Amino acid sequence: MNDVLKPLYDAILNGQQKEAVAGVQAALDGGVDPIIVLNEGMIAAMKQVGKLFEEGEYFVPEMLIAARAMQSGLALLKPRLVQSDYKPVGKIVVGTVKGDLHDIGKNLVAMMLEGAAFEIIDLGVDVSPEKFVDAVKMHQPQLLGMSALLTTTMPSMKVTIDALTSAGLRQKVKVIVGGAPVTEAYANLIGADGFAPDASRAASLAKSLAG
Ligand code: B1M
Repeated sequence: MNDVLKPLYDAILNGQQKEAVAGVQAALDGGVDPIIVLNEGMIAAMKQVGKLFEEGEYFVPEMLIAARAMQSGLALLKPRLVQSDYKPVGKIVVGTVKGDLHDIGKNLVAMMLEGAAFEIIDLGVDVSPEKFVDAVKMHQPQLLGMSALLTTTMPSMKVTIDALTSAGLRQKVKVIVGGAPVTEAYANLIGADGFAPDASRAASLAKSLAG
């Protein structure tokens, strides 16, 4: 890892908000590409947090403070990732599915989509199939994006797709899905229109489906 990124990585791992913000600033000042800052300094640290949780070294509070440090750093990084000074190319409703409170990945996807000139309607976390359907009715987006981080909440994506079909809306909106446990095969299985493994590929996928 780039030496300039190590303090940022450590700050997120240890849940230190101020240090995380300072770490992002130092990396940007040091000329590191914002995407490298994100992937190698920040997402890599969150992966390690997950590993320590699995190993029983970290518990929920440690995951939570690490997530807060990550969000604070992201707020500073966002203007460098997003340049949305042009007209929207389409509208997308996004949310984390019912029962799931993980929102860092979903927020990153929303940021990249904003950078790709989409208008974002962000429903937040723990979004029920009914709420997704209501939002599609109300906003009439070209795309709907669902994020899930838990194996136990992934099935809510299929329930939402089925609810769109029952409401007669499935043909009117393209559905894209993602999140750490989600795969291309799962996306095909549940009848989604697309899957992306990360935020930048989610933005390219959205552009290709909206076009
Ligand atoms: Co939780 N958690 N968590 N957690 N958490 C995981 C997901 C876990 C893998 C940790 C582990 O065991 N290694 C595990 C899930 C196991 C499983 O289901 N297989 C887990 C667990 C078990 C839990 C709880 C059940 C713990 C408990 O209470 N006992 C609990 C559940 C709460 C709930 O949701 N109901 C819980 C709680 C939490 C916190 C609230 C403390 C916190 C979340 C805070 C927040 O998000 N505001 C948290 C965190 C931080 C994590 C880890 C450590 C990090 C997640 C993260 O932000 N990653 C996570 C471990 C891990 O993922 N390795 C873990 C960084 C983020 C940038 O990546 O979200 O994958 P990610 O997003 C990526 C891609 O997936 C993709 O693009 C993003 C950017 O590249 N992507 C999309 C995401 N959404 C997309 C949508 C798209 C396309 C691409 O299209 C629409």
